[in-house]
Amino acid sequence: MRKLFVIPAFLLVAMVACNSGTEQKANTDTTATTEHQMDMSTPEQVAPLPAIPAGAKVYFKNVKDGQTVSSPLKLEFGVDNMTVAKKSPDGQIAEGIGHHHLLIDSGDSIPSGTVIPDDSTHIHYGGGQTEATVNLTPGKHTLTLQFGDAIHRSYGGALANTITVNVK
Ligand SMILES: [Cu+2]
Repeated sequence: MRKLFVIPAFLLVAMVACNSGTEQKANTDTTATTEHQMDMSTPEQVAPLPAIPAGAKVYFKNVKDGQTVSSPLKLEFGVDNMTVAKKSPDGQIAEGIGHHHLLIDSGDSIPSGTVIPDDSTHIHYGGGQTEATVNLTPGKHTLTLQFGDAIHRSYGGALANTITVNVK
């Protein structure tokens, strides 16, 4: 371990010296752990997750559970008793407001209060979109519509809806 470290450290010094304007990645295991730090931190005084109004629910408007579909697939997102809004740039949270998220083959909901991941299978519609077109590979896929608040916290299973589709 120690011997392996000495050489790259020396190389790193040489590289930084020659090219000080860019950040160099050292090829050592010692730096690998810092690679995955994500800035998902929330402000210290975060309002609690807003209550879910009575009768609120989300659903796919145009695709039924078990339906055979083709890709690209257009999806229309429905929500009752909640208002779809753009994500709040200043983190302001209001009751009865949020935006849609689409989970592709990623379970039937995100636990209530958990910040929804942002990646290729957890798609945020923070612009307030109520429809989207997605590309899916042939075969069976589960699609979950998950509502979240202005700072991307999930409203949990109460505001999630999952369907399975068969892609031609
Ligand atoms: Cu979001």
